[in-house]
Amino acid sequence: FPIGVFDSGYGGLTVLKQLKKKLPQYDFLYLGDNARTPYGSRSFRVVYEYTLQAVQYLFRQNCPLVIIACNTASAKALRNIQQLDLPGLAPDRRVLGVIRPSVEKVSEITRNGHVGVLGTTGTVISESYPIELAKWSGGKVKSTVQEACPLWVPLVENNEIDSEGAAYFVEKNIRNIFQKDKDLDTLILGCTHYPLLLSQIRKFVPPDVQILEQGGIIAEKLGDYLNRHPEMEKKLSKGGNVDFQTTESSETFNEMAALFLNQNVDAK
Ligand code: DGN
Repeated sequence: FPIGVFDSGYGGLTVLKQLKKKLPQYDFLYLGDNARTPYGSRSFRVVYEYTLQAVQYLFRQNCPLVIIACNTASAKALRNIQQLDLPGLAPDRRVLGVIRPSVEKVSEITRNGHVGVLGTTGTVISESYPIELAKWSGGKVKSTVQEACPLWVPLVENNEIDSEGAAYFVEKNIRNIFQKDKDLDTLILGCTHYPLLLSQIRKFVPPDVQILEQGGIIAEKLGDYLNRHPEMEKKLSKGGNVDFQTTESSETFNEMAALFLNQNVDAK
């Protein structure tokens, strides 16, 4: 059975790209809720309901394991979904998100414990990163500041990645976060789209500051998880196939997927 990868739209393709690279033997089923994206500015209740519907759908498609690749959905819905005991959420199914693995990685690499989180308004308001960093970093993270970057997702989705407009907004948000804490040594790109803006982000971040992209981290931590859970690993099919599904038009999805993945896809 395939590993389900869910995102509010295209962004999770940055995570899928790394999953395919680091764990190429597995089959994946990617679901983008493009009809209802963006999730970044939606309420807790709405993000929870949409995410739960997607997870249940992927369970019905026989995915024993679902990765919620979207930070906003991980921040606002994952905990509640993991605690549910619905008939569709059988005990042998698992749902994992992107925040906990990112937090573990930050704790491993920060030198001075000053961490910055860049994300959507929803992720920032949820306070998930500061809460989880305080809880799981074993005291290594001393301070967390956040910056909502609501214009970055539309810049990426309109293919304005290299434009002067993108540079303007990236610089503004990076300046803001360093004003909140000038000693930051680690920055988390806490949104699926932001790796596509990495070359812009690097221009405005001091070279000694570490910038964390999530895709590679999620893939590494998923590999560790499967090593620790052989009963789950055995259920996964190993054909190296990826299926794509979207709740919106497949033509638009296929065009955008080419930008995110550098490959042609044929979404249902
Ligand atoms: N995938 C979302 C995230 O990682 O927060 C960004 C897109 C959105 O729904 N705003």
